[in-house]
Formats: sequence, structure tokens, C-alpha cells
Amino acid sequence: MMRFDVITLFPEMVRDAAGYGVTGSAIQRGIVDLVVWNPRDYTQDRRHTVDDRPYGGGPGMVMKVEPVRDAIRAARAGSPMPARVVFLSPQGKRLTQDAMNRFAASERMILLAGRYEGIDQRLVDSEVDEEWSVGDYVLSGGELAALIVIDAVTRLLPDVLGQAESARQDSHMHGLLDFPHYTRPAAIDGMTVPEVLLSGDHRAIQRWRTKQALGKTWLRRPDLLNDATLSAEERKLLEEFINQHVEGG
Ligand code: 9WO
Repeated sequence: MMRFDVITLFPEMVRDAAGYGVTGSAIQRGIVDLVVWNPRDYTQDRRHTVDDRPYGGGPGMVMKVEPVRDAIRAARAGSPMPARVVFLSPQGKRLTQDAMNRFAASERMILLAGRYEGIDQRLVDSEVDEEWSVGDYVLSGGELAALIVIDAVTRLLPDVLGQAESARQDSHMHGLLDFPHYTRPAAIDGMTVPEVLLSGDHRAIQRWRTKQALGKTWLRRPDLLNDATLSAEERKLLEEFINQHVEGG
């Protein structure tokens, strides 16, 4: 069982979105526990103020220290397990599958999703352990990024995926892009399915899929190939792909 706590001004957004598909099923089966905390519930004033104007001026608002700090502390106290506090922001280190694997080895994470122009820097300094980004673009808040972490980490937990999908994930996340998929009908709008997939020759199908995965990675993400260690068979398949690519276009 892994526990996620999410600090967010939009708890329903996180709870609802996580309720679908693989994450929803993991929560229902008790493999994942998701608890949402709203800083607005930790305000003391009549208006439940969670933001204020930035010191130094400028547009927009900044999330106040006390409500976020107290929501994080309540989340920490919600379980005796130690938890890292992860802040999702474009200023963070870029997330990778390796990082998701390390997260999946932990018992719990507290994910902090900001809104407005950001959170008071003193929260980052005093309450945040790590700052991570899902990509080099700006969102309207950290919730979608937190959901990305929850989704990517949940699929790595034991017993979340079925045996087949789990094995597939193991093999193809060895740093390569996925191979193409086809289903019935065998011909549609003049487009057919590669012959080998209809052949029933499982070894040939396996080789074709590996070759396509290697070839697509070489074409689109050569940087990934630099990090991958290829077997002799894989180097041969990639060489074939490259030769055919150069010959035939
Ligand atoms: C806005 C902005 C504008 C110009 C240059 C840099 C900038 N950074 C931000 C910013 O961090 N805005 C935030 C909105 C404040 C905190 C939550 N928000 C957020 C989180 N937007 N995007 C993310 C995010 C999180 C993780 N990975 C990618 C983006």
C-alpha cells in the first residue's frame, strides 16, 4: 500500500481525476490511498483567505504561508510513516521514469500543488524536500502535474497492472519508445496490417516489434539510444532498420 497526500485548493479535481482507470482501480482495491488536503480548511479568518498580494508588487497573488504550512503539517500527522514533501513546479528538476521508479519504492509522498503566481518562497525553504517539473511549460496550477506523478507511480506498484501489461511495461520502458499496435479489421480504408503480425510466428513478431521500437527511438529520440544498452540481436535489428530506412525512405 502506498499513500499519496495532495495539498491543493482544488481537492475535488484531484480526487475525481484519480478515480478513473488504473489509478481509480488501485484506490478501490486498497493498493493506493489518496488523501486530499485543502489549505482553505486551515485558515483562521472569516473569509478563509489563502492568497495575498506579492511583496515588491507586480500582478497576481501569492499563496500565503500559514494555510499551506498547516495543511502540510496535518497531512504529515495523518500517518506515522515518514513522507517527502514534493512541490510540483516548472522550476523543479525534470521528471523521468527513473524518478517515478524511485518514488514507487517509497511508502508515501506528500504532493504540493500551487496556484496563482506561486507559493511563498519560505514554504519552499522550510516545508518542501524536493521540487520536480513534469515538463518545460507553465500550467495554471500544480494539480495536473501531481496527477501525472500519481498515475506514473501507481502503475509501478506491485499488483496494480495485470501480468501481461506489467511485463510489457518492464520490457519497453528499458528506455525505448513503444512499437506500433494494430487490431481488427486487417484492412480498412485501403490500409493494412503488417503481414508478420498475421503470420502466427511469435519469434518473428517479437523481432519485428523490437526492430520497430528501436527504429522509432532512433528516428525520434536518438538521445534515448545513447543511454540504452543494446544486445547483439538488438544492434542487428536496429542496423537492419537503419539500412531499410536509408534505402527505401
Ligand atoms: C509562472 C511563470 C511565468 C513566467 C516564467 C516562469 C513562471 N513560472 C510560473 C509558475 O511557476 N507559476 C505557477 C503556476 C505557480 C505554482 C503552480 N503553477 C504551476 C505549476 N504552473 N506550472 C506548474 C508545473 C508543475 C510541474 N511541472 C510543470 C509545470
